[in-house]
Amino acid sequence: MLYIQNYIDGVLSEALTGTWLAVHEPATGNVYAQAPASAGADVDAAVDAAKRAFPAWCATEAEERSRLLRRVADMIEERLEEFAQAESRDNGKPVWLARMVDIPRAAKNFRFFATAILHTSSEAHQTDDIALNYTLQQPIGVAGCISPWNLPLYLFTWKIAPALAAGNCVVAKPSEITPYSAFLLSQVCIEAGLPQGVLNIVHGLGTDVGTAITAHPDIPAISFTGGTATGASIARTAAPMFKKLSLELGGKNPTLIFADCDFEETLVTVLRSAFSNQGEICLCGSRIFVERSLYDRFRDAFVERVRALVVGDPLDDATGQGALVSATHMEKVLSYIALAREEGGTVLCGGERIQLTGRCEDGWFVSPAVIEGLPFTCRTNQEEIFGPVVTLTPFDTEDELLAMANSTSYGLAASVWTSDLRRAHRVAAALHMGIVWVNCWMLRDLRTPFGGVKQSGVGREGGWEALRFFTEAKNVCIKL
Ligand code: TXE
Repeated sequence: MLYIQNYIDGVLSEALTGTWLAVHEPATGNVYAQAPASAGADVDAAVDAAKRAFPAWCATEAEERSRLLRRVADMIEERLEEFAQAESRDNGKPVWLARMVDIPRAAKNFRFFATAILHTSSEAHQTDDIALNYTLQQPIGVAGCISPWNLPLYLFTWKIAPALAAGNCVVAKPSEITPYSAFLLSQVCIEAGLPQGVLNIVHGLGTDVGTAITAHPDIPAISFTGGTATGASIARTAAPMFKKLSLELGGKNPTLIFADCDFEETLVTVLRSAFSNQGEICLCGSRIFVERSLYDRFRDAFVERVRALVVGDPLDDATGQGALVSATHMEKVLSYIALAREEGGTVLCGGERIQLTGRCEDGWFVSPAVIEGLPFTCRTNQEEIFGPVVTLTPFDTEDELLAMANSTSYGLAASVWTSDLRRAHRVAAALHMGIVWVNCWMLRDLRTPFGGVKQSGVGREGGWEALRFFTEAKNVCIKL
């Protein structure tokens, strides 16, 4: 049995409660590890450590902070296979996906912000010959970072890296469902020589550790990625404390396919957009709208490709789709497929629990589902399912399409498939989303603003946006 530990004040430790949380391997359904069931006292110890470390860390030259964070990135890459195996075992995703996407991106997150801080500039405003104003971007102190189970290390480091790079210390909480890669990160930070207390990782339940971080009076900023309901709960606590909030929440993303698209490229990429990471990415395209003249051809070709996706052991390179992250989540996804049928949908393929053989016979596997014939207003088309389930809907006019695409309470991401450039610009501008991809999906430049509108969140991550979130702007005005 693997015992995962907290990382507080530079050392690995058990929870002060002395109690543990079972950690499951989705592919087998078995408990393979124990994580600390930490609580408020552990968070207090982490915040105290971070406060002690902050004066020296924020005074550390950017070049040195950069060197240390690039060292962390290098060491993640040196241990890439170990991280990939851990991430796959914890989340259920295919190990090839963790190896190709999750872990390299975690290293990239550190390297990106480690180099960004070497190129920052700030503003100055001259008031005639009366005064000169200049803006200081100063670190906020101790940042709270809380992340989810779908892209564990990828999203965990997407918050931690800019916070540390900007000169803050961090108290971070990974999901209790996928704690393993955060534990490995703790080991890397110790080996890389990150000063004690600069980064503190506290494992535990959201209602114990997450709430303690959110409510702690000495944490002035919270960066959260997770469910919309949880985001609202965090906001209710943090708002009256006037904390800075970055909330990266759910999505119900539309894929808009016009008849003049590049058919094969669209088919291949939309398949990935629908089912990558078992559909457990907030950016996945779960509502697919196809221009009526292309609808039958696309539907038949798409269903054929979906049927060919191998649902299998995450350790097998041939696996296209691994296990869902938990039994609870699997039941949630299956309940939405039953709802789709009740709402009048036709399940064209998939949507069943898959019983594999061998070591995975008790794993949490669901075959990827494609559903047509539903109204765009039904619950299946309005609520986030966050699993391998997509709907197909034909459209006739651009106005009808935009009304359907913009009809949900979410507004995170969309992809648009057309060879008409003017239409691409027009439709992208009309979509109520934070991110629009045209003839691509999940093509990421880390300098770009990342986030959504409506119930998909508040604020933007990425690039200078992230560094601005983790600093406070101060205007200094000097009389000339
Ligand atoms: O997220 P939670 P879960 C969506 C998806 C999923 C739903 C719930 O629809 O089914 O959210 O997933 C911590 N105060 N997304 O349960 O509960 C928790 O311990 C402070 C979309 O994983 O939001 C974990 O570390 N923290 C999302 C983190 O918050 C709390 C990705 C996320 O957990 C807390 C994942 C509280 N009261 C799920 N309660 C995306 N946008 O990518 C929990 N936590």
